[in-house]
Amino acid sequence: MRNRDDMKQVPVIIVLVAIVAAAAYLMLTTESFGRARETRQSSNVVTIDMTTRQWRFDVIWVSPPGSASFVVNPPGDQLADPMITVRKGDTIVLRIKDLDVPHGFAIEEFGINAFTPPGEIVEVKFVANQMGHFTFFCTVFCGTGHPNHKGTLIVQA
Ligand SMILES: [Cu+2]
Repeated sequence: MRNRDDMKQVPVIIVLVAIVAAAAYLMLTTESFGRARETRQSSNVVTIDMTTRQWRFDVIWVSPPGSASFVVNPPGDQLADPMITVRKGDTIVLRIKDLDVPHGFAIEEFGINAFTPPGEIVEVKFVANQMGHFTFFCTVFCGTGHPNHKGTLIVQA
């Protein structure tokens, strides 16, 4: 009698496990949860979400908040150099989303040279182990504004 009752509960348990697994999967894969998780990381890993397009780079999000500072171009202003300031010693993870045509992303002093295909997010990771002003720039000829497709990374103490 007791065994029969136990067997009846098996399908219910399977359904409950499936629901918990589905909820866990959704939480782990949603962007908002990903950001919340990053803010709990140690402060020396800095994630910078940025976009690239004709003909500018824009910083969208820094995580943890305040771990890097940035100056945003005025909308429509394609000539101003965006500036990103990080602290020496921090590990910088740049997540660069290409919004239009093929571009590239390079910082010579840090040995970075990445291709950014349209519609994709390319991740670039490096340690900001030298102080100074460094130019980041597009490496793919992407139209008449290509020479202005650049910005400045500032690494300070
Ligand atoms: Cu470009």
